[in-house]
Amino acid sequence: MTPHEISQLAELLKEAKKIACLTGAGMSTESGIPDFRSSTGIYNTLTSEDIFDINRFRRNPDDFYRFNSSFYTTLMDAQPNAGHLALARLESEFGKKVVVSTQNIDGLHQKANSSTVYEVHGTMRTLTCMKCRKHVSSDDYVQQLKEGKTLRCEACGAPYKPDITFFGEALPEEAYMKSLEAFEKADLVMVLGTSLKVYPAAALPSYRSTLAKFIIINRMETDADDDADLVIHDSIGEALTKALERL
Ligand code: CNA
Repeated sequence: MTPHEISQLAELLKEAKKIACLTGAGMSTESGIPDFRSSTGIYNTLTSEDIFDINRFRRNPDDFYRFNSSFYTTLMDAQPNAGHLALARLESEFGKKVVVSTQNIDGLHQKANSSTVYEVHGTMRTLTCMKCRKHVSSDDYVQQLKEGKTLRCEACGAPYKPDITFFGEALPEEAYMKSLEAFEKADLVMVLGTSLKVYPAAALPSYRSTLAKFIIINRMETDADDDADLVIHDSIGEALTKALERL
C-alpha cells in the first residue's frame, strides 16, 4: 500500500464520527484462521463446499463435526490481531462510535473489546438441539468439539447444531436489523476482509447514506470496489495500524 493511501485512510477516519464496519473472514487471517475463498482458504482444502449447507447437516451432522474439529480448535485458540485491536482503539482512544457487523463466528472483535458487535452469521459459542430446541453453551463441549465428535442432546438424543448461520438458513434477525440501522446512520462505512459474495450480509454497505464515505480494505478485488472512496488491496492490520499512527 502506498503512503498516499494511508494518509487518505487516516483523513477519512479523522473526519468520521459514526463508523459502521462489515467484517469477514479476511479480518481474522492475521490471527491464523483461514478464510474461505483465498488461495489458502478452507474451500481449497475441503472435498466439498457444502459442508456448511443446512440440508447436508440435517442429513449427516457427523461430517460437519469431523471436519470442524481442527477449524474449531483454531478458532478457540486464536487471539485478536492488529486489525481487531485498531477497530477497538478507534472507540477507546479516538472517541469514534464504531459498530461492527461481522460475518465471522470467532468472537475476536469481542475479545479485542469492541463495544458493539453484531454477529450476522451467528456464533459458535452456543448450540441448539435440532429436535427439542434445548439451548446450551459450547464451553461445556470444548473437548468433544476439538475431537470432532458429533454432539447430541442429553434430553432427546438429537444432534446439537451450532448457532452459526448455515447456507440455506435465515440470518439472526435482531443482529441483521441492528446492522441495517447502523449502516444507514453511519458517516463512514468500512468493508474489511470480505469477498462480498454471501448475501444478504454483503448488501449491508449498500444501505449507507449518499453522504457517507466508503472504504474497502481487502486483499482481493470486490464487486463494490468501483463505488468506494478508497480501496486498499492489502493487509487490514497494517493499513489500520499505520493510519491510526496519524490520527
Ligand atoms: P471469503 O469469501 O473467504 O473472503 C475473505 C476475503 O478477505 C478475501 O477476498 C481475501 O482477499 C481477503 N483477505 C484475507 N486476508 C486478508 C487480510 N489479512 N487483509 C485484507 N484482506 C484479506 O470470506 P467472507 O467473510 O467474505 O465469507 C463469508 C463467510 C466466511 C462467513 O459466513 C463466515 O462465517 C465465514 N468464515 C468465517 C471465519 C471466521 O470466523 N474467522 C473463517 C472462515 C470463514
